[in-house]
Amino acid sequence: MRFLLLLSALGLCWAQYSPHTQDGRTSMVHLFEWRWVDIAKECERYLGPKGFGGVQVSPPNENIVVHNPSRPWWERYQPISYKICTRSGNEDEFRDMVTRCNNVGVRIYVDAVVNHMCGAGGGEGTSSTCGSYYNAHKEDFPAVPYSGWDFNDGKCHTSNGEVQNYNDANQVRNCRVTGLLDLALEKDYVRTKVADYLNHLIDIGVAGFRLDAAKHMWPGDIKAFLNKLHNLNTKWFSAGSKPFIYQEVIDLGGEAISSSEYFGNGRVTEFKYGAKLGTVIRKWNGEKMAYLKNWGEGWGLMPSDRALVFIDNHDNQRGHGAGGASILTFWDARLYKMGVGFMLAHPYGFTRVMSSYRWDRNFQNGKSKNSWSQPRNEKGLKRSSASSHFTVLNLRIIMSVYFFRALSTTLQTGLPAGTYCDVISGDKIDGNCTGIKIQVSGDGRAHFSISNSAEDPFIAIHAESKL
Ligand code: QV4
Ligand code: CA
Repeated sequence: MRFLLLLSALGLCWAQYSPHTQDGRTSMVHLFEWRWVDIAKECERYLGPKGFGGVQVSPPNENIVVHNPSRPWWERYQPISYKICTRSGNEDEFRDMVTRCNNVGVRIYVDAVVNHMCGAGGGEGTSSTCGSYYNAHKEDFPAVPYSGWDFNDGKCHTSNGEVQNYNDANQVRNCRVTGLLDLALEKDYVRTKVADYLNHLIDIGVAGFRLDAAKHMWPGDIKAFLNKLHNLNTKWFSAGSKPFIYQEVIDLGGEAISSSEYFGNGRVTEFKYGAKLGTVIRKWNGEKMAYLKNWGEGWGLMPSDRALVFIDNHDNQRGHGAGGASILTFWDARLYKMGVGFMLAHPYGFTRVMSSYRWDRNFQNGKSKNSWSQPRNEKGLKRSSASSHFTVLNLRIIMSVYFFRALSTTLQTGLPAGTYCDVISGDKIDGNCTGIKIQVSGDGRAHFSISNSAEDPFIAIHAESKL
């Protein structure tokens, strides 16, 4: 008992690195800007049956309503209160979504915007998604409540109160990122308000949180409000389960702040993943797919069990945030699918697939863009490759097609003899392949032919796609 007392006395707690997905479910999908009623249906109709582990949802808390430009996606990153009340739906709809998704084995992860409230230029009034009054100029948010005392102003010493130099760790944490009113998270009052918001969501049944702008919060302040969190709802999670935490820290090297400062709280977004893989698949700087044999920590990425990985995210697919020109998005559809296919087949990190909307280049909201067939099927790949050693085979297939030459060759698959369904061109349904069949012979070798004009320029087979 004394040992336990010591731990609690020291304020230590076991941070949570596991996403609490059901067995064999190894990936989440970001349903950016989707409504709660639609996510609930998608869980039951598709994501549950197809083995997705969970969904990252857009911030569910009340945000400012921006009129110029009209209702941009980014208004949801300007909180007005912690009421579950946004364009995606109200609290009842949110509760129904969490219940229905959990009931089919799909977890809900919430994008938690707790570093700040709305922009300093947000004005005052009730232009908010739940009609709550606020006054940005006075830093007055009565629906929480937060007042001027709860913001960092006195601790920021830049000319305009904003983050100006990312090589100064103090201003990155204590000043306003893009002019957003910066909360004083060293105050127990503010930590408690944040924890109350997150606990409300935990009690509803969510499995964890993306901590938005984590780089702009001190790791110790994050730890302090995480220590106030409840364990997950035992209706769907085993007793003592802690919320899964993944922190948005953009660290491409060369700044004062590094991802490792946040490992004590939970996982961290690994932005180097998409940036480096994009460079390889685009064949920039003399990079080759064959070099991916030691992909992961061998490429300077963070430890696999601390990494949350993705090809693109809601920011860099639309020119916001970081990652650079090498980031693959649906604008480069064929290369993008190769990147997503590789990511889902490789055992490194916990993977997140992007679903989104587009109108124009800075696309706002409209029709969902990404097709579902590959990510759905590639998830089986990850499961099998996670268990077996990742073979160079998949790399060689992708590389050859990548050089825009047709591929026709015999390769060692490392798989038992039999007929396998290619999970990119189709499915294994009722003991048959709807797409390409691959015959693996007794010595494990198989012949592969891929046209260099194929819309999906790669083949993927795995242990579970065997007839
Ligand atoms: C403007 C001026 C400011 C001025 C302010 C006055 O630029 O100088 O002080 O008005 O109000 C929007 C506008 C931005 C505006 C700001 C505040 O684009 O011009 O400032 O609102 O009014 C998203 C968008 C931002 C958007 C923000 C809030 O990307 O453009 O800003 O939402 O609506 C860094 C961080 C990283 C961050 C990334 C974008 O380290 O954490 O920048 N990524 C996360 C989210 C991202 C979100 C935020 C953080 C903020 O992924 O989507 O920014 O919550 O790398
Ligand atoms: Ca801050």
